[in-house]
Amino acid sequence: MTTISEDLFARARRVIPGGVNSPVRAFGSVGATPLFIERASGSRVFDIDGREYIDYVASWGPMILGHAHPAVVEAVQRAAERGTSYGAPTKSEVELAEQIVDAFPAMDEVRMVSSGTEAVMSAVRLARAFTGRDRIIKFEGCYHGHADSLLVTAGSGVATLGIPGSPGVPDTLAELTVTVRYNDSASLTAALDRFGDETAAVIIEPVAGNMGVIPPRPGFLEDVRRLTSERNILLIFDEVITGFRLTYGGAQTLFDIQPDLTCLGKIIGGGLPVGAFGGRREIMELLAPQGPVYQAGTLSGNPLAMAAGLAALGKLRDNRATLYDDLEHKATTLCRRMEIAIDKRGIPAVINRIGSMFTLFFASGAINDYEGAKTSDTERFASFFRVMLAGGIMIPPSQFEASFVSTAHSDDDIESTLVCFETAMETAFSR
Ligand code: HOZ
Repeated sequence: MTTISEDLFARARRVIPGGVNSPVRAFGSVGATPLFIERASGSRVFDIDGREYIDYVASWGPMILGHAHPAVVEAVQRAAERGTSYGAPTKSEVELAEQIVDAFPAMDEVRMVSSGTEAVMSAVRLARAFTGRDRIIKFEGCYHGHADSLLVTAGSGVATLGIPGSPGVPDTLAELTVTVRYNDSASLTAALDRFGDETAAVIIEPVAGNMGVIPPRPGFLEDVRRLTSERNILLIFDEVITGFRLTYGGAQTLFDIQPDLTCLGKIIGGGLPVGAFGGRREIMELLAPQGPVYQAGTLSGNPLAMAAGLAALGKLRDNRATLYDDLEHKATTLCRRMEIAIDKRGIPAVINRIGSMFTLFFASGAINDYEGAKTSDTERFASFFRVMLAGGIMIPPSQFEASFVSTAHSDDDIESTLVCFETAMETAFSR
């Protein structure tokens, strides 16, 4: 008998390309059918067939407080009662911008958009306008959304599907994107020696989250900052995943590095469709209507998203003295216990973790870059994934993604996850 999810997926495939509205949801690389989700609450998601899962996807990161946090739900309900979109300024946009600028010392000004992709696309345009140069440098395996210039050797769904670039991106544009190795300062230096005079910006996920989690080596981000400053190249931090997650103020606060521009995403909308980019005033003031660089959007600063963002970030701000330690404690407990199980079995698997984000790679040795991540046994991952899912544990359906712990995960959730983990590892390594 087919499940409701399977029926819906069959219907979806007739009217939606691939049956999904974002490729990473398709479960193709893990040999399963996507679950259609009916609702979510706290640490749990519930599918349309009535099954319950402990969720580590967290809508790909933003649910730091868990799903449907009462403060966020109430804020959205109240905002909706006042109208869902005006196409005109609101007080909530000012308040959220103030809170973001306050949290990120490198940002003097911030512009709201509707997604992380839009934030990055706009930041790159701004960097090109500010410097008068066209090239950008990105790191292999880092994913910055699906804007044309950034789909080169990208992570996330692009890595999962094994697509090196994307048809539809003109060669003349792709050629302006130079890729270098993450965690390899020499690789960046070599690219800058060759292209430095033509380069507008270096863009980086300060902690990579889209080739699986890969933290920066000590000194790497410092090198990136120094090398870009020396050549008057803008440094763009893509903190769509790390902003407000690693700590209040993001990776740049944790590592004490000041980028020139920062991109934020779904986290600042408490999971609603939002993005933002911000940075030094002299750069940001090039934006229309102040300056000549055009960027716009009817739904930018949407009142529902601003209300949700204010509620979510307000909780993070007010509880930051303990909240990030709590997240760290939960994630450490989970990952250490998984590592003990891995060591006991002597199997080729390694966990990369920083704060509340982690990836279990089915590979041996340290994973420090995209080349390393790609040595993972994705079939083994797929088998592991399917047993976890059958056991009621939802992790991202790809080896090249991050799992996230939220404040809503309980000790019992972690224990249940570990029980299922043992069975899933048993299955993955039984062949
Ligand atoms: N950045 C997310 C994946 N790591 C995007 C999710 C999506 O593409 O749907």
